[in-house]
Amino acid sequence: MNPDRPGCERLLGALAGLLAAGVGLAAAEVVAAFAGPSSSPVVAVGEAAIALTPESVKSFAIRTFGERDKLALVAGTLVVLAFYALVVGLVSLRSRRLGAAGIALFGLLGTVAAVTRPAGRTVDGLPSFVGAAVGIVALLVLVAPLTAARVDAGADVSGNPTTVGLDRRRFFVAAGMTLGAAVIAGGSGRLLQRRFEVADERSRLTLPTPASPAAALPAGADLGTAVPGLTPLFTGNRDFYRVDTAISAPQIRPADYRLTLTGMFDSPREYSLPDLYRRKDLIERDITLTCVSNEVGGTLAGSARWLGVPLGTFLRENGVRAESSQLVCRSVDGMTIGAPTRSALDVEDAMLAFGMNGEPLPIDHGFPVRMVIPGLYGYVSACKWLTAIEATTFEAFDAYWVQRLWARQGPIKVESRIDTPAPSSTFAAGRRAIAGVAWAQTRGISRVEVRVDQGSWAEARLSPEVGADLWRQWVVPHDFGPGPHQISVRATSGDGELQTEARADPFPAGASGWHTIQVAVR
Ligand SMILES: Nc1nc2c(c(=O)[nH]1)N[C@H]1C(S)=C(S)[C@@H](COP(=O)(O)O)O[C@H]1N2
Ligand SMILES: [Mo]
Repeated sequence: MNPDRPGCERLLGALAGLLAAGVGLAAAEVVAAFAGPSSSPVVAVGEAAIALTPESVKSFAIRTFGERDKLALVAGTLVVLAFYALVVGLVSLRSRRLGAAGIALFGLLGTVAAVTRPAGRTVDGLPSFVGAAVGIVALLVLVAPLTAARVDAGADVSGNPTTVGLDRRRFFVAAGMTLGAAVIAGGSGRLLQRRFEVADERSRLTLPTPASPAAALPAGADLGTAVPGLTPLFTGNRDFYRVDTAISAPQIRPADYRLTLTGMFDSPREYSLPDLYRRKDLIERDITLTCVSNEVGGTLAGSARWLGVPLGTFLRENGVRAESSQLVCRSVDGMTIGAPTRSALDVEDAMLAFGMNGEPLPIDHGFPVRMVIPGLYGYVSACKWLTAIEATTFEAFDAYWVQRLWARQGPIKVESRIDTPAPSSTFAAGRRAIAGVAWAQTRGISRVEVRVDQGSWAEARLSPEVGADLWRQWVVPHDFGPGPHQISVRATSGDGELQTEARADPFPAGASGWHTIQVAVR
């Protein structure tokens, strides 16, 4: 160890780096309260990381963290940043200039990340810029008493530096003030950012009544009430899976909302939210949404009662041209989702949805308007925070996921899932319900079969069919003897396609295979 750089001083140097980074980030949050929440460096760098992350890592994150993948990402970004800041602090003990350059570099990274987002503007670079400036000043102030000690220190009789204690006091005063400033700035920045939130405006909206309401549910439609552990027929909005690239969900004021149509339309119009709400042809439909990243047995699927504008009518009304093969749907945060024009026109219940389970779309699920096309995975059909539709061709443009090598076309595969018993669970021998859900949107489910060990396939009882776009629950009782058991399920679609046993990964066109679980019976 370098004798003139005692361990304690290094520790304080590292701490200086950490505090400087903290107060810099906090200052950035204050500026982001004016420039917009997604200009915050943590959000911008996190979103850039999402955009640059290889698909395999991304789907790993979606699988592992699910809903909390963004939280994990933000936490991860902060941990990396903290390590970086510790090093910057240490370096600045040797060279303040190098330390300052280290913070400037991170500021530059944040600025570039914010400005180059698909929906990025120049002002989005400001929070990182200001944050870096504040961070550099804080670093220089904090490091001064630490490095000054070596220069100014006198020596006691035995020749040891004597004024280190005094400088330490100066350091701790500065550190305390920096910490206080960081807490206050960070807290107030986050608070001020709430002015962008549209939750209140959303809750004041009243949904219109559909001209064509959803069909009444058949008696006993939801088997879930009778079978513990079975997924309910409808997924509550709060429980609905969420998959998107936005760290903070876009906030669109209902009054500011516009849907613009461009490209291959003969007579494109622009629509406000009231334009859509006031239409006389609104439909309400029960539709299951599925994510292409869902693994066999996974939970990235949910069912809701959607309310909105029939998409085919809407597109024809605006004179969509026959040459268009792709609708590039753009969200306010710059996401592009390429839906086949054919499906948008012909899939009966495709819609521009603004209502979900009797409420305006939740902000996380695309408020105020999203697209829903039954039978296609969400990444090619379900653009949230939808603000523009460009009618074009597949040759002319690759949408976000296609640029990342996911399949251009994303028809949903026939799928079934065992909900109960839970995989790897242990239970007592005896009769027990095996139950789950199965889906093949637009085609419906006609049969579900279950096999225990190498026995024969037993046909499950299905929940009454509500519509071809909604999943069906299934249940079959089984007498379990003691020992380990393996349970498999397979579904058949309404048009007679048996779910394939062939295993496929979610990438690039959706997972397939029979959901098979192991259980232990006592
Ligand atoms: N703007 C935007 N829309 C999006 C996405 C996105 O990342 N951004 N993800 C899509 C994907 S991959 C899926 S599966 C569905 C998920 O919709 P949900 O979050 O409401 O369940 O939204 C789709 N729409
Ligand atoms: Mo998805």
